Amino acid sequence: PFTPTPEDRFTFGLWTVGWQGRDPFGDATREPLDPADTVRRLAGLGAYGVTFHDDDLIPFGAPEAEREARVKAFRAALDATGLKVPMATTNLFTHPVFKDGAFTANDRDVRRFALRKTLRNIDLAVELGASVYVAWGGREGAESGAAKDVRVALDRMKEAFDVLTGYVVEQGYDLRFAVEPKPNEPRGDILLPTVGHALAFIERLERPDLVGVNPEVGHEQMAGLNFPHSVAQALWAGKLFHIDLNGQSGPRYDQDLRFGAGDLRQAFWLVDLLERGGYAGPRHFDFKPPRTEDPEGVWDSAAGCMRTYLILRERAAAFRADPEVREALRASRLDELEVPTLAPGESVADLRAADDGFDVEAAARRGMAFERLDQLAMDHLLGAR
Ligand code: 3MF
Ligand code: MG
Ligand code: MG
Ligand code: MG
Repeated sequence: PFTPTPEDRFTFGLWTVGWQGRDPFGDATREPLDPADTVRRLAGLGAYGVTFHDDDLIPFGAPEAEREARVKAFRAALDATGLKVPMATTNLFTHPVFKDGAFTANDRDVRRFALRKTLRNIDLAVELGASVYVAWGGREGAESGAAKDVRVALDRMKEAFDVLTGYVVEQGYDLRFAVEPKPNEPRGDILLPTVGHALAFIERLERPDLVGVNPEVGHEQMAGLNFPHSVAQALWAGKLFHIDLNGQSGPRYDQDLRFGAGDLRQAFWLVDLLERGGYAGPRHFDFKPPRTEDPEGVWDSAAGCMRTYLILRERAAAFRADPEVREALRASRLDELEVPTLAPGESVADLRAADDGFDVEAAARRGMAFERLDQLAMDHLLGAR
C-alpha cells in the first residue's frame, strides 16, 4: 500500500542521489552517477520526475559538443521512462568564482556572468518541460559586517529577479521562479534567510506574481522555526510554488536527512498540511543519502523518502477521518476560528457598542483541550489507533 506511483508526484534532484559524500572533513565515498542511469533508477522506484542544476547535467565549462551529447542522453532516458522535469535550477555556488556570491557578488563581472549562466539554463529548463525555476542563493551573504552592504545587495538581488522574470515574459515562457531561503551554510549568513524574508522581498519585485518560494524542511529548522507554519504562510500568500522535503535534527549544520528522519512530528503535520492545503506541485526530495551508504544504500534512502511520505499521508488522513478527532477539534473550537471576528456588515462602532454578556473570568477559565487533541494525533502517528 505504500508503493509510490507517478500519480504521487515524487521528484528527486540529480544532486541528491548523486551526492558522492564529500563533506568539509572527508573525501567522496561513492562514485559519480550517470544522469541517464539515475533517471532509469528513479523511474523504477515509482518517482514522477527528476530535477537538476545546470552543472549536474553538463560539467561547468564543457565544450558545446559535449553539452549536446549529455543533454541528448538525458532526454533519451526521460523519453524512454516517461519521467518529467518539473523544475530546474542553477549552480551558482560550487565554482570558486562565486565565492562572494552570484547575483549579489560585490564584483560586477561575476554578477553579469551569473545572470548569463542562469539565462542559458532557463532555456534548457523550458526545453525539457520545466514550469518552475528554483533560485537558492547559497553564496549570497557574508562572514563579516563591512563585507556586504545588505541594503545595496538586496537592490542587486531584486535587479536579478527583475531581469530574469522580464526575460521569461519576453520569451513567452510558462515558467515561474521559486526563491529557496536558507539562514547560513555555506556563507556565515545568507541573504533571504527564511521563508518570511523571501515573501517580503518578493513583494518588492517588478513581477511579484512570477516569483514564489521553495521552502526546505531543514533550512527553516536550522533557523529554529516551525516548518509547517512557514509552509502554511507561503500557502496563505499563494506563494508555495515548490518544496524541498528532507529531515533535520534541530538547529545545526544542514543535514539533508531522508524525509521523516529528524523531526517526525513536524513531518506529520507537514504532510497533513500539503495534502489538505491545496498544494498540487511535485513532492520534491532534496536530501543526501549519508556518506556511510554504498550505491544500493542510496536507493534504499530514496525509496525511504517516498515510503515515509505515503505512510504519513495515510496516517494524516486517518487522523482527519476519525470521529473522535472531529469531536476533539470542535472541543478545541477550531470551527470557531473559521468564523470572522466581526459579523457581516458590522462596523467598529457596532462592535464597541455590543454587549454580548461576555464573562471574561469564565472565558479565562475555559480549557482549550489541545492536549487531548494532540494525543489523538500522536496515537495516529504511532499507529496506535
Ligand atoms: C542547499 C540546497 C540546494 C538547493 C538547490 C536548488 C544543492 O542547501 O538546498 O541544493 O535546493 O540548489 O534547488
Ligand atoms: Mg538542506
Ligand atoms: Mg539544502
Ligand atoms: Mg534545497
